[in-house]
Amino acid sequence: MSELVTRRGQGEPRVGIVMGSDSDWSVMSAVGEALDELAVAHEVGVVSAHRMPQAMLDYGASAAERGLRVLVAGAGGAAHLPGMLASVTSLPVIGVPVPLKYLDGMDSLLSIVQMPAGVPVATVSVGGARNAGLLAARILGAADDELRARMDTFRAELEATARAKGEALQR
Ligand code: RP5
Repeated sequence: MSELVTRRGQGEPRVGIVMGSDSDWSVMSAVGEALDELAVAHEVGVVSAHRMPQAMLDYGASAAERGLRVLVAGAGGAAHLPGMLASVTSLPVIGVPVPLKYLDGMDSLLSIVQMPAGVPVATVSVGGARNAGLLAARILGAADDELRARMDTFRAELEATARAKGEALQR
């Protein structure tokens, strides 16, 4: 599996970021950027549900034993990658609908969000890769006090920025 992915950050990857094609990278790179900001080691790779189905199933089935704790999967169009990964792992899977040229990403969104009962995928908004990274960090932070503290700082900075923008409007 490791030949499919590149490791990023310090230590063993805890989040696996995968996408159906390298053409998804312009959207999906924001997942890793969010995790970098919160110092969460991760791995990144192309794992296509349709073009390399066996490798995709092997990646999902081996993810937990390789030390990963959350998967973030992005795909566009007939976006089956997040759901198929969720069907072969008990790890939490976050799906990112990648918008393509047609249909404004509605095809990607509906492909990912309409999962059958029993096989959940936490779906973010169309193109919502940054939130997918932040959600992965929150999931890990539930059992990691240091990471949760970094998330607390992140939220405090978010509030300070929003307040500063509001104050600027009042001047
Ligand atoms: C999906 O098909 C990929 O996730 C990508 O969003 C879309 C198009 O892939 P390419 O034809 O650009 O490789 O499986």
